[in-house]
Amino acid sequence: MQSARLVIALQKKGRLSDDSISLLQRCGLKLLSSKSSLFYSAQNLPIDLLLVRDDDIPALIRDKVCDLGIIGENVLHEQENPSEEFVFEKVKKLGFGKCRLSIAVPKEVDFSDVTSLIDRKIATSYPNILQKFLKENKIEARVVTISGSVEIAPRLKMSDAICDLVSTGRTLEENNLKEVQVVLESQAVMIKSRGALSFEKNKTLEILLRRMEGVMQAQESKYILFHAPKSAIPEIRKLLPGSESPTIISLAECDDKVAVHVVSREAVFWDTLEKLREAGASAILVLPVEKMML
Ligand code: PRT
Ligand code: ZN
Repeated sequence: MQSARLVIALQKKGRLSDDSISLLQRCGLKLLSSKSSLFYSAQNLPIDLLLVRDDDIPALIRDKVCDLGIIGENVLHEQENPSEEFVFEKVKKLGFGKCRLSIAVPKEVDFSDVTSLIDRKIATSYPNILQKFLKENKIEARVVTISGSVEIAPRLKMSDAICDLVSTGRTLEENNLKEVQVVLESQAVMIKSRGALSFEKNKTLEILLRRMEGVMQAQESKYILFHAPKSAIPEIRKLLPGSESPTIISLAECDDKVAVHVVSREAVFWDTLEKLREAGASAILVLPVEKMML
């Protein structure tokens, strides 16, 4: 009989590792803390984790070694084979590992639009995504596939342009390159195979997804408390960012003032607090929200 435990593949060592493990831990999974092993077993939910190289995750799901995986959309799209008719399904975007796959050229090169790439050589580790982009834009160009340090290709005269991942832009800057065209926006996603999971595994996945949603909502939310004159409440409500109906509580021995409690689903900036204060709010507290279930 097949195991009823849900197996999730994660990147063993790299940019997505810590955030993937931390998200699962915040969803309540009790894992052994050592990272040296290839395998984690959650002690309080039927979930096992397999730690591997990110590039191996799609194949492990395709071969049914794992049910789910967490990878960058860039890796997923590079490995997706259109003839296989969507083997993978994006179950959830996870909000970390954000970057973009972009075309960059040496700073001194004139670049007006994508037609500037016609007949040019572009070096990349993402030949499939790049070829698809060029085809969609009807650009004939040469794609040179290299596996690492793509940013040095123009200096070595291996290419006229590059197509690589960018997050802060520092690597491009250090190599005298400028970003001229975004090809793909990417973040970490949880993926699964299109086929249905067993009843038990599906139940575990539903629990996990609900908790992930709660963790992600809580991460962005703040609990705001303050005192305010009753008469200022209509104006104050307009100032509260992304919030639902506030709870208004009367204060002991104080007829004209109330306490206001509200959950904001957005970041709360200093200028919002200053505006609240100008509108009459005082004793303002902004607290992080740890968990949320709607
Ligand atoms: O060993 P394994 O194969 O598992 O790891 P890996 O080396 O393939 O991947 P890793 O850990 O470098 O990245 C994993 C995933 O993180 C990627 O597939 C992306 O989805 C995501 N990610 C987010 C990034 C970046 N940001 C990023 N900045 N991956 C790579 N980079 C590199 C980029 O290639 C370039 O060299 O960082 C450099 C640019 O960064 P900036 O900040 O200078 O612009
Ligand atoms: Zn990799």
